[in-house]
Amino acid sequence: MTAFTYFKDDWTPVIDDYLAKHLADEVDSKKISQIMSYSVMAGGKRLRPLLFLATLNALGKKIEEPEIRIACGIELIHTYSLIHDDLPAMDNDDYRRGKLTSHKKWGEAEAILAGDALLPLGIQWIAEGSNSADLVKIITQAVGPNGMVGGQYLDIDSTNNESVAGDAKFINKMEWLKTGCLIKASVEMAAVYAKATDIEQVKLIDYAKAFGRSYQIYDDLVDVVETSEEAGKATHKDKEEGKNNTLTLLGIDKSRKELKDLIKQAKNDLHGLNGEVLAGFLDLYQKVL
Ligand code: GRG
Repeated sequence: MTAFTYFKDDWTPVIDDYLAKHLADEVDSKKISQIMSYSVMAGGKRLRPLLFLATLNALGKKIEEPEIRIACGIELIHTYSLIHDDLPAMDNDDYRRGKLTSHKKWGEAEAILAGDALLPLGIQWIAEGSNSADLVKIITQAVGPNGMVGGQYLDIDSTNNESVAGDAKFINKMEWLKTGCLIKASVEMAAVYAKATDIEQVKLIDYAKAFGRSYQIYDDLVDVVETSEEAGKATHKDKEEGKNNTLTLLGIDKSRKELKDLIKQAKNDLHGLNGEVLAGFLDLYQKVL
């Protein structure tokens, strides 16, 4: 399992144990529980729950069981999005997190249902952990039609559409909705939950926005860097597949430059906060710079 080792209070094993135990205990059907767990426990980086916990840490909030339940709820929702993104009707991918995708392993109907089950269970855990309608509102807005689903729609609608290939505004919007909104929500939920001051909230949300954009660019770059290392040359898989993203828009060098600028900006946003752990997440990008 890939751990965020640069998160010095490494909560990854706590998150993993909680997810495994509670999916087993709280889902009545052993079969559905198994299908959900297969994807949830497949070795994700736990970035979004760790961001939630790191933000609480920056605000001096103690991390106990309710906070872990909220963090894990975010991961369930993220995993739902990956399962559905991989379906034949969407990206049609065979592998995810180094294993067969859910529909390849269990069947398409089963994968759809596993995703359908993870989304409300994630919201339930956030509601129960936080007892806060505000947090439920933040997460549901972030993953709904004006957030992740909206971004995914723009993505599938624009694949192979050459007229948007050079449209930076469109691509920024699509990537923001698809990836940035959930990352921002993970930080914002922690800020609201820990009752951050207005100034702290603004700084944290600015950090999260820069982080959200940087993560999408990193994710696209990592594919190119890893593929080029394997093949000994730079291949541009996204372009070949008709995808439109910052990498296909700017190319590798300018994407790297944009990523460096975003890192600077995100670090700047943390000034005046106890943001050492949050700044540490940006170290992840070193391998593509
Ligand atoms: C199906 C409604 C719906 C949305 C799908 C998440 C998503 C939206 C699409 C996945 C495609 C993609 C590459 C999106 C960018 C976001 C991203 C980098 C997802 C992968 O997240 P990581 O790197 O994955 O945190 P792990 O496996 O570590 O959790």
